Order: sequence, then structure tokens, then C-alpha cells
Amino acid sequence: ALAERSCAPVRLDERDAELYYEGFSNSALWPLFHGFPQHTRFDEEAWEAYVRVNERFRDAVLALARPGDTIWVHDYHLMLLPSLLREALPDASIGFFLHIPFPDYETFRMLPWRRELMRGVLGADLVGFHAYDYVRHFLSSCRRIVGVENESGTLFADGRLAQVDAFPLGIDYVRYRDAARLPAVRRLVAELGEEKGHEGCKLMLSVERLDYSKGIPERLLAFDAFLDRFPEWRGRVVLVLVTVPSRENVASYAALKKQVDELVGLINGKHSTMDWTPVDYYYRSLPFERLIGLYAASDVMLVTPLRDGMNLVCKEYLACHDGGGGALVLSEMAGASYELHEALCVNPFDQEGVVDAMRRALEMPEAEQRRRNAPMQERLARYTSEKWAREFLDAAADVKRRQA
Ligand code: GDG
Repeated sequence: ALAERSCAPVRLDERDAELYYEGFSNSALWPLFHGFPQHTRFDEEAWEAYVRVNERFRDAVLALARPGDTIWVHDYHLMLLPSLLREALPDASIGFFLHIPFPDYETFRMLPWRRELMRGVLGADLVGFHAYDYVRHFLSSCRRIVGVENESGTLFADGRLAQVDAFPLGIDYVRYRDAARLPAVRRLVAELGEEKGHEGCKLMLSVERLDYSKGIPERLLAFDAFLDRFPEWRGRVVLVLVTVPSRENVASYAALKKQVDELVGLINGKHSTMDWTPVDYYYRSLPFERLIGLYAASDVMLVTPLRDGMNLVCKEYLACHDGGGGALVLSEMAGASYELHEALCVNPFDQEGVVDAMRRALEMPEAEQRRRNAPMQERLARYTSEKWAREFLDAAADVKRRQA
């Protein structure tokens, strides 16, 4: 099945997979890079597995790579791979893209293996991030940790020219826009409005993996405060909270699950009436059509992560409302906020600010929603994921030309 999709597996034994994925990647890099040192575990054994697994990926790539190929390495799980490949293929075109934030130097330097990771990434010709802030942070760590200076993102690593730049990832806009127009999805939208407890209510949606970076407890507490402060909205709004199971074997994720369960219970216990429950809570992954139905049916979309490299959910919501209204409340801490400033931007740590944004979103006239959405939709329709990939690969080819 993998071969049909031109994929080749890298097989890991169970112990390595756990130490590498749940261990180093998701218990050291993910929390540190998102600014959660309290969830960060540095473990020598996990690091050794990370090195071993990156070497396994190198071997798998080397078995397939042909001269002239461009090799594009993705994300924090494979930060050593660019330089491992470079040692074996000195002339290859190698790109690296990080899908999560790159932290400031003060945070990054906490990592015991910071030099190794820096050197690992610098094996690439082109290093890409979602946002310029992450580029700046990376370049600052480059200077201070491995002494590599740069000029406008161009640097020399071991005498080889490399470029560091921002490439904000988009979505397949047309896919979401068209899916929202399917008859089956329109039926679902109608059903969602008529569901028991939803009649006469506005729908406020939040969808994400259950992850502490997404700010779910903070959002629930803000919703509780909203219902306290604006009692006239009781019985007139439902928060549909979809949390997708993720990394359940990591202790901090299990603790978060318990916290969210309890908060939903508390809020529903406190505010529910006989025919209205404020939070509709799902802990599962939804099929694509159902997700699109929820996007299309929701009056307000709450995307309030405490930190997020980019965030695609907010973009998908706007595409599903192409040419129409719907109010987006968006965290300033998501990479997407650099492109979507017409949204109601909030600081997710400022509960009062989030409460206000919830009210403004629910009360925003349709005309204003459309006015705000139109430029964002236009931008998203232009900077699609396909365009992103093409721009990255063109830039990688350009670096090769400059090296020659
Ligand atoms: C990382 C970075 C960056 C969610 N629930 C369901 C479902 N989803 C889909 C969404 C969206 C994707 O999962 C989530 O993408 P995000 O970008 O929002 O967040 P992460 O998973 O944290 O992704 C992030 C991204 O990488 C890309 O670079 O933007 O910052 O953290 O596409 O639609 N899909 C279905 N059912 C669900 O219940 N079918």
C-alpha cells in the first residue's frame, strides 16, 4: 500500500519508536519549542534513540536517492537528518522545514544537545519556518551557539552557502470551499442546527488535537466567565468542543485529558438547564465530512492556542465560509495571526480579552463578518499549500544556483 503512494517505510523497533517519538520528539522538543519548560524532559537515553532513528532515516533515504534529486526533510522529529545526509551526499539539494515555532535563544539554549541540533539543521541548503519571528530566533541561536553569522538570512555553514527564510503554509483552499458546498454537507449543517439543545442557539466551535499548546482549559475557563458575565447568552449559545486524541502515552497529555473532562463537567454542571447544555464535548477524531459540516454550521470559530507554529484549522474554517460570514477569534500566538489580522485577535492568556472577543464575535453583524473575511479568504485562496511547496522548492533550486 505504501509503495502505491511512492512511500517507503522506516521500520523501528518498539522501544526505539517510543523513546524517539514519545520521548525525545514529544517530551523534549515539542514542549521546549512551544515554551512549556514545565513539560520538558531531557533524557539521555531518549536523545540516543533520536540520533539512532535519524540515522535510520538517513539510510532509508540513501537507499533511494538518485543524483539530481531534491531532498526535503520535515519537522522537529528529523533535525539531525540534513547534516547526516550532507556527509553522505555533499552536493545534494537538501531543504528543511520546521512546522512548529522556533523558540528564542534563552529557551533553545536550555537544550543539552543544542549544538548538535543546530549543526544538524545547518546541513540543509534551505531552512524554512512558518514565520519571520521563528527565522529571527533561529538566526540568533545560530550566531550564539555555533558562531555562524548571517546577512539577510544568507549564511555560510562549513563554507557552503545556505538560506534561512519564512514560508507560511497554506491549505488546499478549493478542497475545503467545495466540500462545504456538497449537498451531503449542507444537509449536515441543517441537521446540526436542529439537533436537540441547538435550536435557537449560535454555535461556537473549537477543534484541535488534545494538546497543552492549544489552550483548551484556558478557553473553557473563558467561556465559563463569559456565561457569568453575559447571562443573557445562556440558552442561546453552544460551545462545540472537539478534541482529537493525541500522544496519549505521554504523561502531560493524560493529565490534560483529565483536566478538560473535569472542566467540561464543571461548566455543564454549573450552567445547564433542562433543555440546554453549554458545552457539547467530543473526544474523538471526526470524519472529514462531519468536520466540514461543523465548520460550515458554526457562527463563531475559536482558535486560541497558547502557542502554535501556524494553525490550519482557522484557515480551513474561512475556506468553508468562502464569500460569506462567520466570525473568527484568533490567538496572536498562532503563526496564522501574521496573515489573518482581520480576525478578532486575542491574547489567549488574557481571559477578559477572550471573553470580550466571544461577545463581539457573537454579536457581530453579518456585513462586518463578510467585510473582515473577504481579504483573508482572498489571501488564503492565493497562498495555497501547493503554492507554498512550489515556492519552497524554487527557493531551494535558487540556493543551488547561488552556490555554483
Ligand atoms: C502542526 C503545528 C501547523 C483536526 N481534527 C480533526 C481533523 N483535524 C485536522 C485539521 C487540520 C489538522 O488536523 C490540524 O492542523 P493544525 O495546523 O491546526 O495543528 P497541528 O496538528 O498541531 O499541526 C501547526 C501544522 O503542523 C502544519 O505545519 O500549522 O502549528 O502544530 O488540517 O483539519 N481532521 C479530521 N477530523 C478531526 O477530528 N478529519
